[in-house]
Amino acid sequence: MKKLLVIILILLSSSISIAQSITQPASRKFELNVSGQACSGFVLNGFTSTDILLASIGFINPPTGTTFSLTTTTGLTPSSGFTLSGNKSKLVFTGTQANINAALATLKINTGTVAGSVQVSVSATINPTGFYYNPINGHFYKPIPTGAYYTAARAASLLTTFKGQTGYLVTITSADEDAFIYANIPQSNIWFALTDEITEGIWIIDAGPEKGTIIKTQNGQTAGNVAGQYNNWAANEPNNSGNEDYPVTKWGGSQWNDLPNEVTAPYVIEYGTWSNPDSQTFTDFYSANVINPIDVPTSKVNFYFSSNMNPSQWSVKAYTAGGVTPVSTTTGLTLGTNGSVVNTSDFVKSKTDMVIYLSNLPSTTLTNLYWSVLTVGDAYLAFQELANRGLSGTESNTFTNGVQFLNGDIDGNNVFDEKDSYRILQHVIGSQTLIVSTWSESNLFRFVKKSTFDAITKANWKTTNTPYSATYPLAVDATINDYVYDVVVALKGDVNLSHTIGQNAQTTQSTNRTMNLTTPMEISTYILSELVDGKVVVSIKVNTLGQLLKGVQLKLNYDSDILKYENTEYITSGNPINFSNDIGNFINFGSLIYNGNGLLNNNTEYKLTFTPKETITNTIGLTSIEGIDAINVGGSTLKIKNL
Ligand SMILES: [Ca+2]
Ligand SMILES: [Ca+2]
Ligand SMILES: [Ca+2]
Ligand SMILES: [Ca+2]
Repeated sequence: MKKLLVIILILLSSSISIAQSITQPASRKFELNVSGQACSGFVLNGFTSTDILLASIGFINPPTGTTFSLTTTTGLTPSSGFTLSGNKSKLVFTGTQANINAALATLKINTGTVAGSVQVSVSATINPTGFYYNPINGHFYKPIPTGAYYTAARAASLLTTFKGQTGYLVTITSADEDAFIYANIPQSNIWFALTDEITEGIWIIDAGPEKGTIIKTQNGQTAGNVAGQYNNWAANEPNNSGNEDYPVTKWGGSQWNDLPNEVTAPYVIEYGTWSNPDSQTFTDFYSANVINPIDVPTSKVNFYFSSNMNPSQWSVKAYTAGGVTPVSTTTGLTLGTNGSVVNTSDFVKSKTDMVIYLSNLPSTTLTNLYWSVLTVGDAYLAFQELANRGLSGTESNTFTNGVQFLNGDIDGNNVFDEKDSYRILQHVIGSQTLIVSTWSESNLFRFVKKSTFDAITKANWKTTNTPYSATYPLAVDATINDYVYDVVVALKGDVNLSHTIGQNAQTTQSTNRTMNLTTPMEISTYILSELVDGKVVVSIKVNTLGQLLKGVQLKLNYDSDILKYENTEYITSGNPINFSNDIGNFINFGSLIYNGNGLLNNNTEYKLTFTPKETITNTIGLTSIEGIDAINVGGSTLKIKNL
């Protein structure tokens, strides 16, 4: 029973005593020349609620112009020489743990124009009554109002300890320290450690860390004052009047006089041997610090374009959200390799409402781009997906991931159905453009945070909330240094992901389709152009190279200054939809079998006829062929070789 009681008592006592400490925030980067940047996160722990604590906040080696301020100072009392309000680089005060923590939570950093790093240091200790803390050197001072002879005061001081430090008769080695004594120690005519008892007129500090230092070699107010040492004698002192070998401060004012040992005077005991308060080694004195860089924040935006897109065609600007004024003074930031942008001046933390705006391409450029984005492969896959939904009509087989649904939902109603597929088809064959009513980036592009993009599945694509937009909002995170934005550009209608990167890909497309290793995944085309009865006839033949070909799409560039397009003659099998669209200086043409069992075979041929606008004698250099897309029965994209 007794044993049990002991255990209970141990448990009780260990649960009651909480270790005293200060926790510090993680390092964060501060922006140059910005006021009021949050520096919260310092927290005092473990002191009892009624303890009056002495606390300090200070910078170590701050870049010029760096200050801090506290918004809340309720219940705090500033130490001598400090005010709670305003911007400062050091503050010492007293208060309870709760009041100090409330203040620390509102700590704000103000930076100037000088970069560097600042160490923010917070310290706290229980502040016993009767002790005075000098934040300049980090020493404590205890006045002894009871009068004593100098030599007795000097000896008695050495017998005391405070927070693990042996005391010594106070030494006054700077104007700051003298002023601190003057302001804080209530008594007057206070003994301090200095004597010329060995050699008359040679004044030597005889206690503390400065013991043995000669500060003056001759009596008289300034005579023999040693350069670099602090002296503060009253007029005509020291004068050794009747053999005076020991000094007092606060003598008839703020200055010093030499007096004989046999005067009973109050004195002060000093604790601490360091000159930097941050070097203190007091016991039960707690401190914590964090080093924060102050710099121009660098943010990087990586736009993940597909390898079939050319990032150098695009540029971005930083705008204020909803605004038309670019934050940047530059005319636009050119996208680098893989579409990355680095900016050190636009992406600043104070501008949390910024967006990145993908620069406008001319609408004709966008339109032309879409003749290669939406192709026979997209239309074929879209209809395959509809056809392969199984008995219940909901089992997706052709689309392998949610991004294909996201891109395929042309009308944006969160359902992928026949309407969407037909819109893609109608775009490809060119009878109508039903993809967008107006050609603009805002109608065609989605900017999707890459982590979101990679997590899009068949199950959640409807709820990803990734609207079409030409802008990407930059929610600049002030706690992250050198923030990187990874943004995927997804394109409307691109269900075969020819122009949208694959999920979890870095910069190149991954199609995740079955490869037939024995048959090369390619077809070839052969072009012949000739003058027939004054007209230019361009004949393109397709060799399927053994592929079960369902669709082919080609592009014939022509010199529109010399040639006028007339028509296309199709020689095709398998009952395809054949199409030719004159875009102005190229013809987008091909065939697609999106339903039924037919196949395009090696007899597939297109004859495009042009009328010359001037007399020509040959067709050299007037036309050229490009393969846009080809797809086989399995939905695999085929490479097109031109012979
Ligand atoms: Ca001193
Ligand atoms: Ca003397
Ligand atoms: Ca004197
Ligand atoms: Ca596509």
